[in-house]
Amino acid sequence: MSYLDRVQQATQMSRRGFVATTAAATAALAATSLAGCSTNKVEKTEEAAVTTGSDGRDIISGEWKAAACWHNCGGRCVNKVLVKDGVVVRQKTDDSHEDSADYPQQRSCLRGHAQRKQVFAADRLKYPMKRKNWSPDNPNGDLRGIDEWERISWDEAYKYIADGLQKAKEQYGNRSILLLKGWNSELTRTLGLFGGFTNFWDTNSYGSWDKCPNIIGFNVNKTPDQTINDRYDLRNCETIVMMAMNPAWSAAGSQMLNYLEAKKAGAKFIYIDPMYCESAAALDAEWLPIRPATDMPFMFGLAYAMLEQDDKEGIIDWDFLNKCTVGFDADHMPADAKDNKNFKDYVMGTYDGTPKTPEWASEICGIEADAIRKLAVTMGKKNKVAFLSSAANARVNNVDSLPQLVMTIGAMGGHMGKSGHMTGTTMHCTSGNGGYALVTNGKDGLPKIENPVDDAINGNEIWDAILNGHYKFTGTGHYDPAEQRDIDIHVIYSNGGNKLQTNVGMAKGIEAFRKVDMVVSHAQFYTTSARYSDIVLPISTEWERAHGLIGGNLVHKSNREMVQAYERIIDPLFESKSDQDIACELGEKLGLKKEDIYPFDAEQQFFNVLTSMKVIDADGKTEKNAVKVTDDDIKALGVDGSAQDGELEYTELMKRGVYQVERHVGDNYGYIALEDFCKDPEKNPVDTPSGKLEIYSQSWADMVNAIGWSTIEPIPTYIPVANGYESSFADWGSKTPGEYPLQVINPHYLRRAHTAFDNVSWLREAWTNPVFISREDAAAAGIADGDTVLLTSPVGKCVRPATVTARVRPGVVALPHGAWVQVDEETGIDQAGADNYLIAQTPTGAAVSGYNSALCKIEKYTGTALGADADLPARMPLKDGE
Ligand SMILES: Nc1nc2c(c(=O)[nH]1)N[C@H]1C(S)=C(S)[C@@H](COP(=O)(O)OP(=O)(O)OC[C@H]3O[C@@H](n4cnc5c(=O)[nH]c(N)nc54)[C@H](O)[C@@H]3O)O[C@H]1N2
Ligand SMILES: Nc1nc2c(c(=O)[nH]1)N[C@H]1C(S)=C(S)[C@@H](COP(=O)(O)OP(=O)(O)OC[C@H]3O[C@@H](n4cnc5c(=O)[nH]c(N)nc54)[C@H](O)[C@@H]3O)O[C@H]1N2
Ligand code: SF4
Ligand SMILES: [Mo]
Repeated sequence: MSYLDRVQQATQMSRRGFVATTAAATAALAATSLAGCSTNKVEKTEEAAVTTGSDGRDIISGEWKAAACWHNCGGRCVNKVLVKDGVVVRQKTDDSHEDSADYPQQRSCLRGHAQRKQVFAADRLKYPMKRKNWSPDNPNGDLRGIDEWERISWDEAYKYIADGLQKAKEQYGNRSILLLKGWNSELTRTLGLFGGFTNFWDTNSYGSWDKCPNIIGFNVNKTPDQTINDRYDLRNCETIVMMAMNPAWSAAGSQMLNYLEAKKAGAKFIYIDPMYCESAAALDAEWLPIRPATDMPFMFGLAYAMLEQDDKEGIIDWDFLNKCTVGFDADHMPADAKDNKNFKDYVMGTYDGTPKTPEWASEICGIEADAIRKLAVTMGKKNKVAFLSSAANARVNNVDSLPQLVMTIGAMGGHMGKSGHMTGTTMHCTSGNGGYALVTNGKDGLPKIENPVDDAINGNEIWDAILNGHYKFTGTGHYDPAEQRDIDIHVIYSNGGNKLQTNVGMAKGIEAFRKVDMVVSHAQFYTTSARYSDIVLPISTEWERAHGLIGGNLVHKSNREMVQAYERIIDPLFESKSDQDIACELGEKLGLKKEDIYPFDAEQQFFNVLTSMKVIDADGKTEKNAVKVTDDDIKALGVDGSAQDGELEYTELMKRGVYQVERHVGDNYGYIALEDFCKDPEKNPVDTPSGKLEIYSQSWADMVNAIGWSTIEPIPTYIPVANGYESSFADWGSKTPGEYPLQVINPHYLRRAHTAFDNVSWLREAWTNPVFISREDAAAAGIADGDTVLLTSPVGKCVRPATVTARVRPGVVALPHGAWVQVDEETGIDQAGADNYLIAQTPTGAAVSGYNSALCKIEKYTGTALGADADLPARMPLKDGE
């Protein structure tokens, strides 16, 4: 039975009504209600499968299946769907075991609960499309983003793409093909075999935590977020200092529970953030309202205050500093030091005549000097402190040494290596729960395919590189000494991610997209990258594909205690295909062999990952096979392999939708980061030239300076941030405001996972998408709550309704991350409030993405006021709602 038939049967709709409105028989669920739909609200057609009982309540029958929630969202949760005759009629979440704080259910968030509204959204892309005025010989690039679209067949699409790639290869070489990818990297295989492609890279989520920790010794298993203890130990802390953290929004799933339990156990919370965010409110935290991108000066002031009050209060753990670190003072310099500078003398002002006093810090960071002094006492060695930071303050220009400074402050208080003490970065699905994975996915068994081209362009200059033809090459590992290279990009291929939207400098990005000969996008929706393309290929969702394990093919790890498992729920909707199928089919058009690209299919890859999945036994040490697989399972999956023993039966794993390691207080899974090193650093050195944590790191300074967008010193020092607070003044000395007096930050937003989910009707109704502004700044600009305001930065303009709040500090506006740009071509004003439309490409240091270092001005908008996003029409590029 076709999908259409099953939908029809399940929804008990009349065949006549259905067929009349859906020309193509592959049309999906709810298509009848979508065809003439002018808004993005999908009618609840699927719920017709549910009958009403005599008591007025729904009677539902069907089969619950574990379904993927596959986004890059900061949580990891179980989602189950009720499938009746092939149609998803209900969703629920984890109920595989009793819920408790120690062993919590992995319950899904509002986005997860709305997943079926994404999969079956009105604006799912249904067919391959071509931009009307694009042809291989005449790209009419200026029309990208505003042209009309026409439906084409898969064969036509493949031919256009294959010809375009061949042409670029022949005329300009493989280096002229730029591949943009998120975690969808299927085309790396095809294009690798085709002779290669130019890569894109950025520091993305981790900012300066991407590399610095690995060089200064402040990592475990090459992972910065394993430098904090596990979630149970958070409950042993007296004070939890959180910088730049909003787990309630950006680490949904069970992570917020880690902090709530610590609160229950008596911990006090201190928040260092420009916003008094939902997490701060939930934890009843004391708020130190910092200016964005000023965490480094704040921490220098804190270090000074710790030193200043040490004699009286006994704050600094000198034993720890002397034993486990180098570079803090003149008596503990590393052997490879080329500069005769140490951290303590820098802070005291010995070198530059400027002591980094709390008053000095306060002028920049905006936190009162007294509050810094008070915090310095709290940070002392006598107290049990967790000093935590996400990477939001490291996704800032010129903060290459921020992780080193966080490490230094933690080391000064001795907050490492023992219970109740921890220091480090923590966010996303590992928020508040450090440690090695207790259950891990295995390997898919696919042979690696090399990319014969080594070019890799950083996100901070990618659009300039396309427009101007040169860039700084820093090696395939991204941190080698820089070499200036010419580059001539002719094709942009977007396999995954939504890089035009999520990379800095979007306005310039649009120009760059408009310059090249051909742009191809894989997309499930009419995303920004798709909108500015020539050929768009409709992609199936994870619900329409092989079984999967989060953390296997999908790169993103879970929290350490679990791995999510899910099934295929439905057939691919409309004409959509998986990225893998496209990688193979396009490859064949390019003269490659499918067996070379993917020697076996996605189901076999799943099976390989599944059977090599390992779990740590209750002794906390022994690794075992996680999953028991029988011959019947193998037969049902239709894969090659042999039965194996394991801790959990495969069918049970699929029923639960998760492999979760059962934890209880006192188990052998506890984790104290850097414990062995801290106890005996000589015997258990960290991976640095000195074997110690390097507050002075010659290696890090040499590495950054050899890349050299701007330079740093081997000890952390204060560098005014490009597009930061100081730059908001025309004259810093006299504090004369400049043209762009406000700082913009981009909190990751609850309504979306980056750009994903932004089109979902339920979520749009539940969460508006305003710009948050302080009462003081709103009053000064004559802005009332709900007014439509115009934000102008040096590189772009956008409009948004204002939410006036006491929860954002004055001088700062918070523009939520990820809204899909909607440029008014006449005025150049973005109607959607896209963050990166306001942010410039500004490479500094080792090329950290400067998402949270940006400036703007704000005024009441004199044009038409904006309505609610929820009332906007869905973005459907083809006519007739296709
Ligand atoms: N200004 C600003 N910019 C930022 C940030 C910020 O804080 N401020 N944060 C940065 C961070 S931390 C990150 S991680 C990046 C994220 O940047 P991206 O990875 O570019 O963002 P996503 O929106 O997650 O992109 C995922 C896209 O893949 C699509 N998709 C989903 N499943 C599939 C599939 O199976 N195949 C294909 N081909 N596509 C699929 C989704 O619809 C979506 O369009 O953004 C960064 N950008
Ligand atoms: N709902 C949702 N959750 C997500 C994502 C999403 O898009 N949506 N994305 C996921 C991904 S890939 C990532 S990398 C993580 C990111 O996770 P986080 O880094 O935690 O996310 P952000 O929301 O950018 O920032 C957290 C807090 O830092 C504050 N902040 C911003 N700039 C500064 C600064 O300079 N100094 C200080 N002290 N504070 C600052 C913000 O006000 C915010 O409260 O989130 C993940 N979770
Ligand atoms: S936090 Fe992420 S994985 Fe969990 S339900 Fe929400 S969107 Fe899905
Ligand atoms: Mo991220």
